[in-house]
Amino acid sequence: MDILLCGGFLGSGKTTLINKLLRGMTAQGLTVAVVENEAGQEGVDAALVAAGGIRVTPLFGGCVCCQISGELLSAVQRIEEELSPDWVVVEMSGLALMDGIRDTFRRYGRPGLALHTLSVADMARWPKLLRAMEPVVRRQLAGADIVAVNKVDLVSADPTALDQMAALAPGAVLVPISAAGAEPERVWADLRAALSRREGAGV
Ligand SMILES: Nc1nc2c(ncn2[C@@H]2O[C@H](COP(=O)(O)OP(=O)(O)OP(=O)(O)O)[C@@H](O)[C@H]2O)c(=O)[nH]1
Ligand SMILES: [Mg+2]
Repeated sequence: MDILLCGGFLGSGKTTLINKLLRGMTAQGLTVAVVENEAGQEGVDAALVAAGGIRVTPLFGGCVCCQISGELLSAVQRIEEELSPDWVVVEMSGLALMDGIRDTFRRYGRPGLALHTLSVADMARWPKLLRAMEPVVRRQLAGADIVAVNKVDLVSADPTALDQMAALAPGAVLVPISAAGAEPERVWADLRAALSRREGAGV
């Protein structure tokens, strides 16, 4: 069972990306469970869930952040025991810190759990967010295996921004994307390719 933790700033496109990923994954016959935080505005597509192959576990307590990462860990363990899907996808709240959750999984999770971290960066607001909220942006990117550089349909990913992201997420694979416009199969293929590049580099 592989786990994908999706973080990133409020409104950066986490849910949009996750919905595309779920379509791409299930189109390939993979089974997926989703853990959603209650604070999220937009949830996973009801139509996708109704079509089958996807189970949604709401996580109470407001948001998936470091304070309740123990609750997230037990939710994931329960999913593994009860459903054992191919993937568990977790949307973290816009304020969650990737590093803290990662540490909890490393320390207390079942050894061998394949944990992958993805941070969605909003290219359209990147310079503004970095200027105004640097500490938050920094903590959201730290510990990411993959940075999905989203909304490149609005603003293309420029080298300065990519360098800044690479500096905040050392070793991460950066994937420019337009989650809203892309085909689900493309999104899943790009993510899978990024994961294997990252693993090839020795996570
Ligand atoms: N132009 C454009 N808009 C996008 C893209 N991806 C997401 N959006 C829009 O950005 C807004 C926020 O998207 P969400 O997917 O809800 O973002 P989120 O990160 O889940 O938001 P919260 O859970 O509230 O933090 C929505 O209006 C989306 O339609 C994209 O690739 N291009
Ligand atoms: Mg969301």
